[in-house]
Amino acid sequence: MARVDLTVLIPVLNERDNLAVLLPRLARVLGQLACTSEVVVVDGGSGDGTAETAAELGARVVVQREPGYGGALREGFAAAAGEFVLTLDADLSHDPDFIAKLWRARDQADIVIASRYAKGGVAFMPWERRLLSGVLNRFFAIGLGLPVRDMSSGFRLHRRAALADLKLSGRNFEIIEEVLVKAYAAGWRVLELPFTYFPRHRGSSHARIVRFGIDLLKAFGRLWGLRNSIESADYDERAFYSRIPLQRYWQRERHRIITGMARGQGRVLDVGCGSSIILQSLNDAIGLDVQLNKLRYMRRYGVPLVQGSVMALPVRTASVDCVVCSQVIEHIPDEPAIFDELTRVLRPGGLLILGTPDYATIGWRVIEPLYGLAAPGGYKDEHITHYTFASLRERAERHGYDLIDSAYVCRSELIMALRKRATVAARSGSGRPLPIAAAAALRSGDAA
Ligand SMILES: Nc1nc2c(ncn2[C@@H]2O[C@H](COP(=O)(O)OP(=O)(O)OP(=O)(O)O)[C@@H](O)[C@H]2O)c(=O)[nH]1
Ligand SMILES: [Mg+2]
Repeated sequence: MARVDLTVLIPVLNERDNLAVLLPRLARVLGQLACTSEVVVVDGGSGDGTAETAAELGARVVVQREPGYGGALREGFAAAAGEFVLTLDADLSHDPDFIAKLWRARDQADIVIASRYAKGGVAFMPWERRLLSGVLNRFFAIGLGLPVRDMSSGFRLHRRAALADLKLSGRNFEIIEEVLVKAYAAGWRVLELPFTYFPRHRGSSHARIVRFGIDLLKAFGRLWGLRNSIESADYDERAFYSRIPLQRYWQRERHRIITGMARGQGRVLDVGCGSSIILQSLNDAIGLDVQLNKLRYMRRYGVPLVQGSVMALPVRTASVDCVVCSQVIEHIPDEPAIFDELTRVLRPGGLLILGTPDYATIGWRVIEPLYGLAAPGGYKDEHITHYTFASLRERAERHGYDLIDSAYVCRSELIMALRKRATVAARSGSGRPLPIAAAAALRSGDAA
């Protein structure tokens, strides 16, 4: 089958007269884009000849099995062949000429929204609908921590890869918010282009305001759980900007200590970078994480990124000056491979900055159970290896490090700065011991 660049997906229910105007206009617009395209009309069982009109005008018609706009979108996504999938309403509220603008912006993001509420956007609609739509959008944006002004716009261009694993469940219009929130949580980039919305051209509305409100609130509850779990790609970044004073302070203290220790150390490898602002703050750093969604999210900071595990780092032996490994080792079993790998990639004389809760502190012993209660989806349940200052120091020294500095976040999360001895060869690498003079020269660059 020939490659399709763009699928235009139109959910329809009794929209014959509108389609008769829309589809010829759409064909003209698509003809002007330098791409291959298809038009898929998903019919929810119209009784007015909508499907026949769509087929006559050259669209591929998919007859929807599940009811509702949500079912239409899900089946449409499954049927779409294009690398990009554009959704729009059939009622001419969504001007097809705007598609060219969306298409031109396709490389700037993974989902591009025709946005009524971005600066420059306009919504011509009855005031009470405008008010309701505005309130719901702000509620979603603030409650779910998404920097998006128009989450309920059904006029969007999606990269199909961004839709692939979303596991959508919305039955009605709430699926529009669901797609956006889940894609954002999977680390995909979202962009809004200002757009002017007009009321429907012909026919009657399918929106049932009360029903829509209830569906939307239920969806909010489900999505809230996702947004506040570590599954969300931007979990660490959100914590840095948290409205909860302790969480915000904690993140910022960790950030201050680690960036202070790593500053001026040369090339840094941040192992288990997540979506932490630390990676952004280190100006010569490579981010490494096992989770693809976090790396996807971090693309916005323009930092080199690599997927990999701390057990087998995809990094050359003795190739970095500094390794940051914060909030990682408590999440994985206590295996010698961890220290061996961190040590292997670090050059002799390089700096290892290791952070983990200190289970010997009263602070952490009190805070962890409280944190577990306050944030059931958070990190607490995932802490499987418990270190203390003494146990970590002993391990580091055994692997050829000298402790040169240490600090605590709230007297409970320990951060150690460990200098790899210049005379000790990497355990599993090929590094030979450096002569003393060379080691001293390397040390003279220390910022600690
Ligand atoms: N396949 C399918 N399409 C639907 C269904 N409900 C609505 N649609 C289509 O989805 C698009 C948006 O629906 P609209 O009725 O315009 O909803 P709205 O824009 O919120 O409200 P108005 O513009 O005021 O009517 C239109 O193209 C409808 O034909 C459905 O159950 N199945
Ligand atoms: Mg409409």
